[in-house]
Amino acid sequence: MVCVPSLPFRSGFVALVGKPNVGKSTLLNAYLGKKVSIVSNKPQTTRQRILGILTRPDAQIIFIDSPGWHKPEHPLGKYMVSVAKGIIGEGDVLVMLLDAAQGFQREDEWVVEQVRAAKRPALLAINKVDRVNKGKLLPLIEEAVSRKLFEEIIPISATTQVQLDVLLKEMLKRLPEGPRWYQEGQVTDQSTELIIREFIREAALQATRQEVPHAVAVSVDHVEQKERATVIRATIFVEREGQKGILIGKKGQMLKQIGTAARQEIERWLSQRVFLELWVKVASDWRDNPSRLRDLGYTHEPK
Ligand SMILES: Nc1nc2c(ncn2[C@@H]2O[C@H](COP(=O)(O)OP(=O)(O)O)[C@@H](O)[C@H]2O)c(=O)[nH]1
Ligand SMILES: [Mg+2]
Repeated sequence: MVCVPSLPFRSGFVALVGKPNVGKSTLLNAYLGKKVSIVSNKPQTTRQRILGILTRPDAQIIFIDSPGWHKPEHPLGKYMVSVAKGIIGEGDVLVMLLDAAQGFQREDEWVVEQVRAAKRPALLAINKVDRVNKGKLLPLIEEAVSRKLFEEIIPISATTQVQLDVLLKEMLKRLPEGPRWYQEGQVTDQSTELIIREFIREAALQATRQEVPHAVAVSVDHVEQKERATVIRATIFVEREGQKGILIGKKGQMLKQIGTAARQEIERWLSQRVFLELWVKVASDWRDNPSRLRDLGYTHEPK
């Protein structure tokens, strides 16, 4: 009989760090094969710390997604950056994402500084390589190597799923031995209500431009489980009357489009039919108002 020693089970936290829009949430969703963190082409889409849990026979990786590093202009922005900074101290492994087409810019340098100060194993994922040619990539890799900070530098594409397996292997190698912290079927720490809010916010973000996406917040006011469907009533908050007009659109067309997109995502998540009723309200300058921020869940208090 051949005795094969069983490999130890590994588990731990992988913090995904980087400035806004580099693809942190897209990467997390790609690993989970499911959308747990909303994505848009607008910066500052992610506003909170979100866990994504990947359970395999040999390991459990708990990804921490967060808002990107940026210069905050509002109390909301300050909260977001404090969340981003906080997760650096939580990761057993840090994965910094960089946009291949942009290279190291000022906001990336802030992230580099924080990663260096954290003194934890760090990997660099140069994302969006589907957008650049090799001629541009090689000098960027050399520049990254010269920083003597990253244990591995891996060009990836989160959307076309290039080299994600290579990056995952490098994360796994660096995780400590440990137990399965979360049950096998659990993919995120967010409540259903929070996921619903986020899907509605994502649909609103994707449909709007300029200042409007940043002024959007969502509250879920009512969730009712009927026999074969879930009935949801939610409110989209904006900061000005003009933004309200934009979100509702001509003859309510825009709100209808947002509602349909959000409903489809929520149905996918709940694997059930959903009836979604959306309202739009103005909450003047909610991003500057600490008690509004707390009401909307942008707080360090437990969810
Ligand atoms: N071309 C390309 N776009 C990407 C890739 N990864 C993410 N994106 C896009 O970049 C934008 C920002 O992504 P997101 O995950 O929200 O970034 P985050 O702010 O770092 O979480 C979205 O429009 C994504 O579709 C990639 O590998 N290639
Ligand atoms: Mg994000």
